[in-house]
Amino acid sequence: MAMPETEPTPAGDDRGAPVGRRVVLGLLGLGAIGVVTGSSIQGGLDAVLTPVQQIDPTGLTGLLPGAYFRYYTVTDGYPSVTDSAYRLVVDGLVDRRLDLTLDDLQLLPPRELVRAFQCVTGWRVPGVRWKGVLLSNLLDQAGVQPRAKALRFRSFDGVYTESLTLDEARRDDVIVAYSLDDRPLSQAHGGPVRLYVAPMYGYKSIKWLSAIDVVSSVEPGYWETVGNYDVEAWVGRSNGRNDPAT
Ligand SMILES: Nc1nc2c(c(=O)[nH]1)N[C@H]1C(S)=C(S)[C@@H](COP(=O)(O)O)O[C@H]1N2
Ligand SMILES: [Mo]
Repeated sequence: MAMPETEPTPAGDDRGAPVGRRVVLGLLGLGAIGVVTGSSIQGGLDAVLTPVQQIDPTGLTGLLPGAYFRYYTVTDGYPSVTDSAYRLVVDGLVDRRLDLTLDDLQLLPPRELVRAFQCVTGWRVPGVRWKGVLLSNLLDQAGVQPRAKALRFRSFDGVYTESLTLDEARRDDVIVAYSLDDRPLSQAHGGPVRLYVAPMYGYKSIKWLSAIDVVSSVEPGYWETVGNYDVEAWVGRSNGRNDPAT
């Protein structure tokens, strides 16, 4: 399968927040380019944004086009699974393999986080409300063995992967999320369940989460391999960017 080498241009947004005239014009311009030249221009988004960022000392316009999510997928569409068929498997170097339903997850103590969501290509959505279960809670239930050092995450899109060290995974701002802005996580956003790693760029937050393997060392994920992104994806201190913290 041919894989894109950069994150794609916008596929959509779901925030009705008012946007300034420059932003609207910018979006129209990018859209028009996309229509004329087709998908080969996809890598051009960064090229368009980067010069703006460089001439604006506040860095703020570098975050154009603003308060919109873009729905990303590296496969041909959005994979689909019903809430009742959904399963999250936690396996590998654990004492007990977990096979969790959506109900199982929703019966555990919820953890809510309100944070900016930031993609490493420059778009940022402020004040997003996430709800889910602490990843550390699931790890405690499974019982992590002493040799374990890292986690490998898999998606039911069959292609995307991600990783975290065990220490990162145990942070209190890393959750297995099933709700966004007080609604069930939509299919486009990776529903019914995705990972949400608040302190890191969006690519860590794998959508359509299907399995968590507890392993002995970090294995770089999809964009870290295909796009050469940093494995340690801290917002503001990775990938050569200097964005405001989430
Ligand atoms: N399975 C999967 N997860 C993914 C991606 C993807 O393409 N496939 N894109 C990542 C990137 S680069 C970002 S910025 C966010 C975007 O989340 P959204 O599509 O909900 O806006 O998802 C991350 N998780
Ligand atoms: Mo991203």
